Formats: sequence, C-alpha cells, structure tokens
Amino acid sequence: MSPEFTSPSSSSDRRISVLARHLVGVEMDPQNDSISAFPTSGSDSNSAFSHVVRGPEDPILGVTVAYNKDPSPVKLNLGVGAYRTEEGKPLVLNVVRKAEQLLVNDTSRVKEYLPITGLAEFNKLSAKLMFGANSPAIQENRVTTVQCLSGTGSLRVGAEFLAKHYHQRTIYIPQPTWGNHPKIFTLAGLSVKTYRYYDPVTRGLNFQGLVEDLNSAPSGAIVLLHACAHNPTGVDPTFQQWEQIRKLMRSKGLMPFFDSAYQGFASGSLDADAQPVRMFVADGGELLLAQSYAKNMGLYGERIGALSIVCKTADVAGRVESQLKLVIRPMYSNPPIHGASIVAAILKDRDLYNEWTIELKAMADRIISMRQKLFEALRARGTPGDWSHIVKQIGMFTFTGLNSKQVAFMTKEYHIYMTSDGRISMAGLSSKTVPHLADAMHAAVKRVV
Ligand code: PGU
Repeated sequence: MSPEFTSPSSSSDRRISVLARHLVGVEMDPQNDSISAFPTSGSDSNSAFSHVVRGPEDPILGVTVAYNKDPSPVKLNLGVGAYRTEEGKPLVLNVVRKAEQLLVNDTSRVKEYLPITGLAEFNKLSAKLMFGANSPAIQENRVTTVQCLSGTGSLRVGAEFLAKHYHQRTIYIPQPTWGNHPKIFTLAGLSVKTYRYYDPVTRGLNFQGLVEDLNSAPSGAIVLLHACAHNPTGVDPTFQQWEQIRKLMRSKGLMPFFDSAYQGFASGSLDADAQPVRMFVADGGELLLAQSYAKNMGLYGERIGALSIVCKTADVAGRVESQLKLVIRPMYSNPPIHGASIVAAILKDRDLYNEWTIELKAMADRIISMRQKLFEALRARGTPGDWSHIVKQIGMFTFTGLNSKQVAFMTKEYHIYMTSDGRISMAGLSSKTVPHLADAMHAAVKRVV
C-alpha cells in the first residue's frame, strides 16, 4: 500500500509533510505535486531482495564490529590479528612512511594500470624474500609469482588455478585452521578435508595424527600448510618434524600449498621463518605459496601479497603464469599499485630493508614479552591450570584453551573481545592491559566451566 498525501497548503502543513516523508520514506513527485513511495520504502514486500536473510557476522572480523559498539572505557580487542603498540594504537612502520615519502616525491610515477600479474619488481623481490636470494628455483626461472590481494587473494587465485588445472580437487587443511580457509577453498571449487594438527590435551602438535592423516590422503591431494606461526594454535612443527612431513608428502606426491601470513613474526627473523618452505623448494619439487605483507609490514589495508608457484621447469612455469592471468583477469582485472610499490621500495634498498628487519624484530619481541607478562600475571593470581603454553606458543596468537562460555563471560563481564575458540591476539595486548586480561581469565576459569 503506497501512502498518498494531498499537496500541503500552509507552512505547518508543509513541515508535517516533510516529517511524514522523512518517517515513511516517500518522495514528492515533481509532476503532480503528490507524493509517491520509494520502491524500497515502507514494507519490503515489493523488493526483489525481500527473501534475503541477514547473514552472520564473520567469526573474526565480527569481533571488531561488536567491540566498536561497546561504550566501556576498559574494553579490549584481542580478536583480530593486528599489531598494536604499547599504547594500544595501530602502527605504521617508520620504514613504510619513508618508502611512501620516496614514492610521493618521485613525480615520474604514474597511476596507470599494472599488468594482470602486478608489479614485476615486487613479484621478483617477494619470491626472493621467501625462497632466498640464491634459490636454484629462482635462478632456473622455475618460479612464477603474481601480485595478489594480500594473503586471502593469493590463496583464492591459487585455489582457482588448482581447481581448473590440477588433477586432484581435494585440499587437506589442518584442524583447526584460520576460519576463512575452508570458505576460500570451497568457493574456488576445491573439496575440503581436514588433517589432525592440534592436541588439546598436550596443547601441542598432534604429530602422530598429522602423519596418519596425510598418509591416508589420496595420492596427489593438496595439503595446506601454515609456513610458520600457525593460526590459531601458535603451534608449529619442529624442523625435524617438517623434514618428516616433507619426505612423507613427496613420497605420496601430495601438493604443498603454503600459507605465509606471518613471515618474521614467529622468530623475529625472516630467514628462519622461511626455513620450512625452503626445505620443500630445495628438494626440487613443486609447490604453491601465498604470501601476505599485512602483518610483517603492517600493510593490512593495502591488500598486498603474492602467489608463487614453483614448477619443475621454466617452460611449465611460463604456461602456468599464462593461466594465472586468465584466472585473475575476470576476477579483478589487475591488482592495485600502491602497496606493491611500498613493498618493492623497501625490499630493493639495503638500508630500508635493514630498517624493516629491525622494526619487525621489535614487533615480534613485544609480542613475546606479552606472553611472558600474561603467564606471570596468571601465576601470580594462582589461576588454576598449566599456562606454560602461553610462553611456548609461537606468533601472534595464544590458543588459551578457554571455552566459548568462558570467552562469552569475559566479554560480558570484562569487555574483553576475542574469538569464541579462545584465541587471543597477543599483539593487541600491552603492559597496561595484561592485569585486566589476567583478572578476566582468572575469574572465567574459576567461575565458568
Ligand atoms: N592466512 C592466515 C593464516 C591468516 O591468519 C590470515 C589473516 C590470512 C591468511 C589473510 O590475511 P590477509 O589480510 O588477507 O593478508 N588472519 C588474521 C586477520 C583477520 C582475518 O581473519 O582476515 C586473523 O586475525 O586471523
């Protein structure tokens, strides 16, 4: 039913009319001075989308949405894996500011489209960063690297390529893993299965389960591996275990797909964190790698990352690249220029690169010191349980072992926001907020089972 109004005569009538229009969302028809309804106003029964149901918030990014709505002055966001300073502020690295200044000052730079594969210099430098300057795979031109939209975009492009051109469509992902993995891979056309990874009893790696599950995977299946600083568990295999995983995977012809979102955040060293990937490249076999600069350069919103595919020969790599272009072109045509230019400026200049490694190490060290502080705060409170996993786990997150009820309690009573699986982003914590978190965890463990 569309509301109809007669044309207003007096000024008070006009004001009432304006108010009425505001309230019911109707508009004057300039032709006959009457008022007709917006197609989308009032009841939604005439909308072509009236059947659309509201979707759920994202389990990770939705935590920030809830946090933003909370007016409490003591609220704390430990949901999203984003680095914060001791003052709780987002950080733009100094080296990034410098690189941006260089870019701004260079008036020869233009804003033309990049090629479908992105900035060539960025691609070369990204491959070098992960595989190492002397990597035979790079020297033999067996690697194709394409610039993508951060880690997520790199995973998606890699997955679509596999779904189109690889003989096996099943991808094994660790249990648990980053919540977006199964969605990315399923939508790209792969079928997702899991392999055992984490043992809640030891709060460590279930290596036996991992080996058994990969052993029984069909030959040629794709296996998603977190390159370092496993999300959400903070549990990584030792180098010895990586070597066993590599041998097992190669013997069964399983295809490694590395997700590297935290290079430099695990140990503070870019080279040490690249070691597992380099072990797989050194054996001459093939693999995929998704790289993200969101965390290690703090370029979250620039959406800058890369997909590399290491192939057996340069000829295969060239053909693979031609097909990656066909995946990318109808998806987003070509990638944005700014983030790639920042990364390239830093990676190609020795001084800027060194400065980056120092800033990166400082971020990693601050996270490690937060682990120690939280661990000590819980010990000081006599919080029941063994919390040594807080200092043993690696990277941005602690997988606390708190259950979803305890998490809900901490949010309700202490305004602490985290994902419902009990993961906390250590990078969101500071010396000032550790006592508040420790109080909340103590109360949660004591009062909620
Ligand atoms: N892979 C893993 C393992 C990740 O943890 C993340 C980000 C990504 C890929 C994707 O990062 P990009 O930003 O696309 O480069 N995970 C964070 C950030 C929030 C999110 O879920 O996107 C997290 O808090 O788990």
